[in-house]
Amino acid sequence: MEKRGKMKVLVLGGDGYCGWATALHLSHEGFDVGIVDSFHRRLWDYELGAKTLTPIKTLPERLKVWKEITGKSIDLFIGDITNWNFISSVVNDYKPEAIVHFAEQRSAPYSMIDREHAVFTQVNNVVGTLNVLYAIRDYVPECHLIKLGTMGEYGTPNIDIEEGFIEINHKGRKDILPFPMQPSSIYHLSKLHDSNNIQFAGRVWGIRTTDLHQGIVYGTITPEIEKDLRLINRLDYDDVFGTVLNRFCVQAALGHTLTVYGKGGQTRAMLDIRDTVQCIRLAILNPIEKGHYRVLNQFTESFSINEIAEKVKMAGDKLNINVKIEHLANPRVEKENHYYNPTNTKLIDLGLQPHYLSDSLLDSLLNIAIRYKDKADQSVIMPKVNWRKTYNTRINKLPC
Ligand code: NAD
Ligand code: USQ
Repeated sequence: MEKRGKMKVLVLGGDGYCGWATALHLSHEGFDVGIVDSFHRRLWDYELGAKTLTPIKTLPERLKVWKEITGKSIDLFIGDITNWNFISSVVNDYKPEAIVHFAEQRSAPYSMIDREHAVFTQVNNVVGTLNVLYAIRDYVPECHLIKLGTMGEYGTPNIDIEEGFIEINHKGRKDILPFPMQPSSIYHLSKLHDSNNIQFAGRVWGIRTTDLHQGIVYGTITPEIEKDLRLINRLDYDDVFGTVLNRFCVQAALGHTLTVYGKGGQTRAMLDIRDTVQCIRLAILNPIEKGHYRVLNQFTESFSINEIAEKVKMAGDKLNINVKIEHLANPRVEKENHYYNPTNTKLIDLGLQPHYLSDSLLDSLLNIAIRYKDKADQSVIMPKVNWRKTYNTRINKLPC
C-alpha cells in the first residue's frame, strides 16, 4: 500500500551522480531530505587525475542554488559512513523513515587496480552498509533501507535472471532461494556481500529492506537539474568511473573512436537517470513489511555494447560527426557473447513509466558532451586497468 504524507529521507552518497539527482527529485516531490556524503568521490577523481566533463559545483553551493530557486532546504551531514560514531549519531538525530544508500565505491575498474584498491572497495562498501544496518537496528527500527545493488551481482548465466530469488526443485523437494550470483569484479562482489548482510539483518533483526539491482545508468538531465545550470550533475567519461554509454557519447563528441572492449557482444541492463530517481521514489512510497528483504531489478532495457556503439554512431551521423568504432583487446575478464534475459516487472508493477533510449535522448547527451568538450582530457579515455594484472601506471597518491 502506497505511503503518503511528508516523509524524512536520508540520501547517503547525495553528492554523487545518482544521489544528487535523487535528492533533488525527492525534495521536489515534497519529502524532507538530508544528504550524507564524505566527498570520497571527489578525492578519487583527484587520485586518478580525472574529472567530470560537466563543471559541478561544491555540494554546499549546489544546495544553496536549490534553496534559492525552490525555497526548499536539504540538510547536509558531511562524514564517512564507515565511521560508526558519525553515522550512528546522524541516524539517531535525524530519525529518517527511509534511508537511500548510494554511498559506495562504485567502479569495477577502480576495485581491480591492485590489492589496496580491492581491499579499500570491500571495506568501504561492506563496512559502510553494516554500520547503516546497525544504526537502523539500534535507533530507527521502523526505517526502510533502500540499498543500491547492481545487476552485475547476477553475472551472465545461461538461464533467465529472476528478481533476486528462484524456485529450485532438488531431489524431490523445492524451495525459493536466492538466485545464484556470479559477480565479475571485486566491486560487484562487494555488492553481493552487502546483499547477504542486508538479507541477514532482515531475517534476524526484522529490518525492512529493498535491494535495488540497478543496471548501468545513462544521461545527466532530470527535470529538477534542468531548472538551473548551476545544479548540473556529473558526466564521467574516464576509463575508471565513466560508464559505457556516457563514455561513448563523450568520445563521439571529441572525435575519439568508440572504445568497444573485445567482441562487444557483452549485453547489459540499462536505464535513464530519470528512471533511477523514479524507481527510488516508488520504492520509498511502497515500503516492504518489517523483516522482509525485497529485490527489485532496476533497469528498463538491455543492449549489447555493439548495439550501443551503433546507436551512438547513428546519432553522430545526424549531427555530421563521423563516429568510428574500434574493438580493443578487452581489459576485463567477461563473456563477450552470451545469453541475457533478466526480468524487470516489479518496478513496472509499482508504477514505473520508463524512458526508453531514444534518438532524442542520444542527441541531448551528445549535445551536452559537445557543449563541454573543450574541458575534456583525452588522456583519461583509453583503458588502463587490466583485470589480469596490477595497474602499475603512476596515479596520484592520496593524502594519508
Ligand atoms: P558516485 O561515485 O557518483 O556517488 C557515490 C557517492 O557516495 C559519492 O558522492 C561518494 O563521495 C559517496 N561515498 C562513497 N563512499 C562513502 C562513504 N564511505 N561515506 C560517505 N559517502 C561515501 O556513484 P553513483 O554512480 O551515483 O552510484 C551510486 C550507487 O548506485 C552506488 O552504490 C553504485 O554501486 C550504484 N549503481 C550505480 C550505477 C551507475 O551506472 N552509476 C549502476 C548501478 C548501481
Ligand atoms: N565497456 C566497453 N567500452 C568502454 C567501457 C565499457 O566495451 O569504454 C564494456 C565493459 O567491458 C562492460 C560493459 O561495457 O562489458 C559495462 O561497463 P561499464 O563500465 O559501463 O559498467 P560496469 O563496470 O558494469 O559498472 C557500472 C557502474 C556500476 C554499476 C554497474 C551496473 O560503474 O556502479 O553497478 O554499471 S551493472 O553493469 O548492471 O552491474
